[in-house]
Amino acid sequence: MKEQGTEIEPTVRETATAIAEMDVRGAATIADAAAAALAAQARESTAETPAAFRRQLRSAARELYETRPTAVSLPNALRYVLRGMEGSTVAELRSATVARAEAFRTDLQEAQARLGRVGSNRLRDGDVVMTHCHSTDALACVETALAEGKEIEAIVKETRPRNQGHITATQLREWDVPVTLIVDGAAPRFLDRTDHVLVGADSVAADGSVVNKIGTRGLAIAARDAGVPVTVAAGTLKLHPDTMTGHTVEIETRDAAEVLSPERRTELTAAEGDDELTVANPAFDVTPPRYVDAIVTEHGQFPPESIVVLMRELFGETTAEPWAPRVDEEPTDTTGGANGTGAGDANPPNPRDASGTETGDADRN
Ligand code: RI2
Repeated sequence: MKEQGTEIEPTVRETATAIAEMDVRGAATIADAAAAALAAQARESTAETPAAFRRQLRSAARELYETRPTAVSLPNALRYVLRGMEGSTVAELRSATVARAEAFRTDLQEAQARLGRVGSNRLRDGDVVMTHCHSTDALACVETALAEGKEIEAIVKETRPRNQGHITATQLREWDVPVTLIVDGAAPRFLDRTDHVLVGADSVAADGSVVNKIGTRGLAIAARDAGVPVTVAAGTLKLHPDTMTGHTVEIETRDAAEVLSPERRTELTAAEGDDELTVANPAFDVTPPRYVDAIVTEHGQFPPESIVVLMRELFGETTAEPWAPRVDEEPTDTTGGANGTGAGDANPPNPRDASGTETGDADRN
């Protein structure tokens, strides 16, 4: 059933729920799913006018955007697809939007393969990598290294609270990589037999700060102390355009039950409804650039302090909410929907061609 008024297709709502509940997760995977959902919206839309079609696509984008706040790949993907919503009839708009979404998804895959080749150059035969959480960009580097005949071993942090390190362990074992799974607190002990810390990113700020799964910052500091290089594998889709103008990155806080189940809470506290035991569950942290040795993208590897050069090259002058109408777009009707207010349009942050301005800083959390 479509919701009255917004006419958002069920596929979009299903995708939004899957992202919010982390059935679909990982910055690149979220971007891919969001692009696919916009394509579905375009295909299934029953809009009778171009204005109604555009309004529906923007409403769908907003629905998807509001699921999780930290991974910039999501708004970057939405903005890219909406930027391709061109045409003067519904049929033209539909086919242009679907084609744009499909191109985005293909480019994303190709970009990750290129990134893997860049990252693999940092790995030598016999290296031991330590991973945190589950990152398809980081794993692309390992996959390429294996394809090139290098033997790689992995020390995999389980990554509380959701134990997403288990996903990494499963993937690495499928590739026949020897895996040692450790609890997060054991990482410093294992750094003395680690050649590289290899992690992904949800967002990269213009100053080279890396926003990634909670625990990355502590790992990077411990790695610096142990003299182990830290590599961040992050396609350009993870570059956060707003940080170029000083905006911070919002850190998602997730449900306390991920850390402490209601049943266990009751066991821990004598009093019924004791609210003096507080659980804090920030999902991400910010690693300052001084603890990062290289950011690996599909365009090459960069010292974190120079990532702003790439951002300036890739991004345009301004950014806007993904659903903001483009400045050159004909006015749409103003009734309902999620029309933006005509703010400036960002160039599309796509792995192949993206969009930018001045340095900013990520939230230090
Ligand atoms: P790829 C994940 O976030 C992890 O923090 C991971 O490092 C990052 O996305 C990037 O993943 P979450 O969605 O894009 O699990 O490299 O909270 O796959």
